[in-house]
Amino acid sequence: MHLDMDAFYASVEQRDNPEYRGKPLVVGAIPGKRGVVATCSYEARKYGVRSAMPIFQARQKCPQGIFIPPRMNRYKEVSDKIMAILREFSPQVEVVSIDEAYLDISDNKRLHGNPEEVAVAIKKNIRDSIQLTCSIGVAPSKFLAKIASDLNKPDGLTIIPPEEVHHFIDTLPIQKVPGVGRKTFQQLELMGIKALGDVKKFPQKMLLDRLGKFGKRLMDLSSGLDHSAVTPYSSHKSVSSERTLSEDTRDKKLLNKYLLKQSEEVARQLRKAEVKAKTIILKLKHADFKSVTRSKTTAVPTQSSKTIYKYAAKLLEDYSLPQKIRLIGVGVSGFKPASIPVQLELFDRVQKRNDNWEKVDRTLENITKKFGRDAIKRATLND
Ligand code: DCP
Ligand code: MG
Repeated sequence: MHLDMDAFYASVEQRDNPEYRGKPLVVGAIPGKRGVVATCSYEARKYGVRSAMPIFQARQKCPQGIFIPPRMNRYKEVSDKIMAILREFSPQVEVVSIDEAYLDISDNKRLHGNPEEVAVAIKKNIRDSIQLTCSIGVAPSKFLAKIASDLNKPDGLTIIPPEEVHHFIDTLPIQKVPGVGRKTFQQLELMGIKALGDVKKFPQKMLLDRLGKFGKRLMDLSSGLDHSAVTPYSSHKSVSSERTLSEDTRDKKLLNKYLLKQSEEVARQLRKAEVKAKTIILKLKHADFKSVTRSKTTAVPTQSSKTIYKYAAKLLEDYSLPQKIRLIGVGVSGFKPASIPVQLELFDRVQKRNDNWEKVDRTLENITKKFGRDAIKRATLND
């Protein structure tokens, strides 16, 4: 399922200020500055006002419009409430932007009924408790759900059942596919591709030559292939911890100490987000400000500070340190939901050891939460 709020900032403003209701409202004007439209109410859209349009142009198109500056804190507050409602329906909620999220609802038939019933219940819940409308798309894959949510805006609900997927793809205008911008659209048009289904008529090599990686993606999508999972992790695609040192150094022992601390911080953030990471990244900035990164992808996604540290330290060990270092950091990327068991490794001893260390991490975190940061530390950080 993909959910997207309708005219989000503008709807919040119309809800909070009854005098704006039913009127063309444009959010984005910052007094005294030339800005662009963040969004506008559906009443203003009738005049051709659109997101990202310069304000002066919006004023030309819609002189009777009400122009107001955005209140980001307010929208964030409302967004948090919406996402909390979604989490009541499924633990698998991937927040993509302030007004948009994917939900995996394949497992909640028992609790909330079939997909249509779930969608109707979510819309009702958001309307009753937040007084806002949203549009929902339900489909067997994320990419189709996203397209579906946009088809009947505002207050829409579009369901693409599995048996209709192929027909839907065959007739879907290619410019509706996420990632097809104006330039790609022109290129595809020249090839005679109007609908996503048309992509299937072209040989793989030709698509790859003309569109590179995106050609492959389009090919997959045109045959309904999209295995991307709903990842319950919001906003960032990576998590990191870094620090500029008080003095430039080449002392690997000292650098390792920072790495351990940073690995703990990164692991903490992963636990908070309920994800594990596959790639560990070491970041270094040299005395002359030149940055380098080194990374390693693990076979098994991890949340363990010890594993993250082990990889980061190895990356540092293998690095020649041509200069003194002024900044060091650890990052991770390639997230997987923490709740998905790693089947192959289930009985593997290494995995067991990692799990145990993840338990240690959680225990340490609970102790420091209760008794303060200095209550307990790893032995190797004490000297
Ligand atoms: N936004 C922005 N600048 C843009 C696009 C969007 O600041 N160029 C902000 C304002 C929107 C919010 O993000 O309210 C959500 O973006 P959407 O694309 O979902 O647009 P809306 O929710 O406003 O309208 P729609 O009903 O088309 O989803
Ligand atoms: Mg929206």
